[in-house]
Amino acid sequence: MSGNDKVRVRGLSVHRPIIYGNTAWLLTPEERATVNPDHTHRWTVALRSAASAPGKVGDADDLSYFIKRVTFKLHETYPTPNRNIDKPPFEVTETGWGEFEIHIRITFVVESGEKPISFYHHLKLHPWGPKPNDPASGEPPAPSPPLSPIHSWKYDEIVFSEPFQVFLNTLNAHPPTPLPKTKRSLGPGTSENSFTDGTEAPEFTQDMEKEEADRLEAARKAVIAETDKRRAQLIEKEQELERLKKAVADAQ
Ligand code: SLL
Repeated sequence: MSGNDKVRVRGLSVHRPIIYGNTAWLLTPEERATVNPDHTHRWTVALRSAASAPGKVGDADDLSYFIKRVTFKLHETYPTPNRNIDKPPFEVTETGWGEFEIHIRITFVVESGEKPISFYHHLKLHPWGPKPNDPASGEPPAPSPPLSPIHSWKYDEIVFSEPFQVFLNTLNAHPPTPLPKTKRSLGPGTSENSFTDGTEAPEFTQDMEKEEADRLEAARKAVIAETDKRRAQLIEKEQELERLKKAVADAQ
């Protein structure tokens, strides 16, 4: 590292779109018999680039130019629950019977000088929405949801604020694959992208990114409008207070 490399580039931030989450499949009776009769699902928890490789959820880009290690901390019912993954794919595949919180910790490459970041993902095995015929739902019985695979993925962005020059060079050498403008058809039949009912797995797109930006902009405007309203109320109350004080003084 030259002296210059250790300089932070002021006023600049660089982001990398990622997704994290899991896919889960029901085990067949034959698989259950061989794996473990108590286990009901096979699942994969992963951290990936947001843009999708053909037939996959995410994973278009190799993230190891900025990620040194991803640690997935599983439930303590698993042997060696701390799983350190030091090269891509940054994922763990297991079988089991229950959902739980997976603690995910990203350690960045040394040259980044960045501290590790941690977050949680709730491992999802079961279909979304109320169970069919669940009397508690108060809804008429829904058609059976697709059984498998189940997808639960979140989009996020890792932001590097004022990165070191040497790390910025690395980031610039690896631009992320742009997200597709709209959802593409990923094509049928791969193990990850299609449900048993023929619908497809999530794909993150610029449209979704824009929708999120629009939601943030609407929220920002709502906050400004609310602040303006409260300020006007405050001014009115202060004026009233002055009027009352004056009335009290005049009466004395
Ligand atoms: C639950 N609180 O009760 C959760 C815990 C734990 C799931 C779920 C381990 C499998 C094994 C497994 O599936 N643990 O190796 O026995 O739902």
